[in-house]
Amino acid sequence: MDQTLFLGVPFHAGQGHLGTALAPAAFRESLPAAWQDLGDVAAPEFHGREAAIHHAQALSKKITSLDLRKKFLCLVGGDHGQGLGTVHGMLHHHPDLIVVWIDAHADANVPSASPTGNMHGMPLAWLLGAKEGAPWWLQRTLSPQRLLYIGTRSIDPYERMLIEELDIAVITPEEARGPEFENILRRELRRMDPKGKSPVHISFDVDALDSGLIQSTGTRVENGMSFQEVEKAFEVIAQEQRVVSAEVVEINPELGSSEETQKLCVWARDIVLSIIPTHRPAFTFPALRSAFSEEWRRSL
Ligand SMILES: [Mn+2]
Repeated sequence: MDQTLFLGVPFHAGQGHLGTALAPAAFRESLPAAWQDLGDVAAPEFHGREAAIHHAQALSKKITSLDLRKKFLCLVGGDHGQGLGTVHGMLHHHPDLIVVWIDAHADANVPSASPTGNMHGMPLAWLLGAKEGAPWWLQRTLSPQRLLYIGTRSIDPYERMLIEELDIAVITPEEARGPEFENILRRELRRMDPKGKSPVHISFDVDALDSGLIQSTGTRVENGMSFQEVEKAFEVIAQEQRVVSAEVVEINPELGSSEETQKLCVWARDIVLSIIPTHRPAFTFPALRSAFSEEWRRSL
């Protein structure tokens, strides 16, 4: 990759907290100087599910318009409803895209099945082809065989049915804690892409982390992943050297202290930095990680 592009997505219409829209600005405080900042995809001035879908459309259009050849795209949200626009936009560039969704939730409800009605719990249902409530502008779908969940533990009945019927892979937090995590993850990546050629997008919802670790996110769930387990997931995926984009979502600076938000943003920046394919071998990762994030992680 010759360059990293940064896109802020002040997306909040997918759930009830306005604060997620503040995360791109918080993240920019520690933006690497070498990254090209493309600014924000502005939010519409109305609220609710239609606003979220409208914002996702604008994001998809923005991504579609970019020249991404030899470029890595980093997006910071925003709530996870933006994933609808991100994945739809990335599928324009890479029809064979693999999506790794690191998240406490499955985000695959349709409106009538959703316990909350919040759009940030729906993007994957529509991307996988569910018709109910789907945006009119959706042109591309994601094959269920090209989706992998990691850290997912809050799964509603409709989502459970979808995951089982479509045979979508889920690596649970228990598996992420276990000694076989690396092997399981490698096996799933290989199963999705036997030839090892497909580009990968990582969609990281910080609520994949255990509820006891951070305050600054809106829908915390217990029995989640540790910082180290998330880093391990990124490290193993990065070894494939085919990650083309990553997004970090659901950081809400209004719910945690400013110090925690800052540390979380720096940590998120470092794990994204660690996965950007370079011409160097993948084993540079541990050095990079220790240089940037050990100290922050210890103090979190
Ligand atoms: Mn999510």
